[in-house]
Formats: sequence, C-alpha cells, structure tokens
Amino acid sequence: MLNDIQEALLKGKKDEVEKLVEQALASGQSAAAILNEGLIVGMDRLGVMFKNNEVFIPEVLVAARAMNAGMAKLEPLLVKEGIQPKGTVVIGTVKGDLHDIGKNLVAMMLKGAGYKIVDLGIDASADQFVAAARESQANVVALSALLTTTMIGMKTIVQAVEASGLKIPVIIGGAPVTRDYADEIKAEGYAADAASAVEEVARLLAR
Ligand code: B1M
Repeated sequence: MLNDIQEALLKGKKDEVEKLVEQALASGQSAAAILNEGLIVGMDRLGVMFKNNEVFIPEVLVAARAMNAGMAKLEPLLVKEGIQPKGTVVIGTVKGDLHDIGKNLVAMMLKGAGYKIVDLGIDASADQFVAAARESQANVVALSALLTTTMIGMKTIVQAVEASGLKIPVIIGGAPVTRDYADEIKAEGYAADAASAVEEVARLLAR
C-alpha cells in the first residue's frame, strides 16, 4: 500500500493520495511509516526523475500538491493535543525560495513535539523573520532553503536576528545546507532532517 501511495504521488493524483493515506491508516500503518516510506520516498523518486529530465516543473508541482494533501491527513496524528507549548518557533523558507514541503514537515514535527509554530511560508525576508520573532516572543528562528542560490541569504537573516537584539538562536536546514555552512554563517543550530530538527531545537532551548 505504501508503494501505491508513492505511485499516486508520482502521478500527482491528490485525491488518490488522500484516499490511500486514509486506507493505510485504517489498516494500522503508523503515520510515521506512511510519511517516511510512502510520501517521502515518493518525493525522493520524483527528485531523481526531475534531475534526469523525465518529469518537469508542472508534474513536480502537482506531485507537491498531492504530497501536502497527504501530509495534511497525517498531521493530526503527528501533533499531540492539549500540551502546553514548549516554546515558540518562527519558521519559513528563505527569500527567493519557493520550496516548502521540507519546511512544512519540520513545522509539523515541531508542532507534534509540543512547540507553537509561527509559519511565514515561503520567500520570507529577514525583516519578516525578525518582526515575527519579536511579535510572537519566539524562542527559536528556523530557516529552510533548498537552493544553493537561496541558502546564501540565510546569512543575512542570521545577522538580522543578531542585530535586532533578540537573543534567540537560529536553526537552519534544507537539502544543500550543512553543519559547516551553519558554522560559517554563525547559525547556532543545524539539522539534516525533520526529526533531527526537533532534537536540535530541544538542545538549543536546554542551554
Ligand atoms: Co525544485 N529543486 N526547483 N522545485 N525541487 C530541487 C531542490 C533540486 C535539487 C532538483 C534537482 O535539480 N535535482 C534543484 C536545486 C539545485 C540546487 O540548487 N542545488 C531544484 C531546482 C533547480 C528548482 C528550480 C530552480 C527549477 C527551475 O525553475 N529551473 C525552481 C526554483 C524555484 C524557487 O524556489 N525559486 C524549483 C522549483 C520547484 C517546484 C516549485 C516545482 C517544486 C517545489 C514545490 C513545493 O515545495 N511546494 C520543486 C520540488 C518539489 C523539488 C524537489 C523535486 C523535491 C523537494 C522536496 O520537496 N523534497 C527537489 C529535488 C529533491 O530534493 N530530491 C528540487 C522532499 C522534502 C521532504 O525534502 O525539502 O529536502 P527537503 O526537506 C528535508 C530536509 O532537507 C530537511 O528536512 C526535510 C525532511 O527531512 N529540512 C530541514 C528542510 N528544511 C529544513 C529546515 C531545518 C532542518 C531541516 O531547520 C529549520
């Protein structure tokens, strides 16, 4: 069934992905397995096809829409109810970057772990991050970038948070981002995937 989810995702069949996710849940599959072995593997396969010019942006967009629809079905199960927030995280995809699936996943996992999330969406500027962090009295600012061209902008945001006088850490992530790059731009936190992002935020707040 997880394979069927991958296939439906590759074809961008949103309604079918939603239906298959519901069926998988009803058959006892865990939300984590559906996410990791169904939706994410499907998206990885699509990434390879995109790279090999076997699919193009329109197909990737409809698959992304199907992925988000599937994730929305899983979200209530990944998010625990009635917990006092452990802290507030302002999250967004940085300026010039429109990729939001990974960022949404990180936001969802953090929500599930008990954090309040202020999501700035995509194409978010340094000013937006600083204003939202100030307004929400955030404990952490979290930046996502999927392009080598936009990850460079993370440095501006780290510097803007520092210059604003808000004494809160910045965590960065996304496919091209590395721990070395985080060190280079003086971002205190880095995570390679959504689960590690939860651990990293907890580490930053425990200091
Ligand atoms: Co784009 N794209 N894309 N794309 N796209 C990539 C990223 C690319 C690697 C494809 C390729 O060439 N193989 C390539 C980037 C090359 C590079 O710079 N190194 C690329 C390109 C080139 C482009 C365009 C420039 C294409 C064009 O127009 N010629 C263009 C740029 C648009 C822009 O942003 N300005 C573009 C456009 C798009 C779409 C809009 C069509 C679509 C995005 C739709 C959407 O997000 N709503 C899209 C997609 C879907 C992809 C691929 C296929 C899939 C990305 C994805 O969602 N992965 C991608 C290829 C690939 O990655 N295999 C590709 C699934 C997701 C769960 O993983 O986002 O990596 P990911 O998130 C992970 C981790 O990175 C991490 O945790 C997540 C879960 O484990 N993580 C964090 C992410 N953020 C984090 C933050 C953290 C911590 C961890 O802390 C805060």
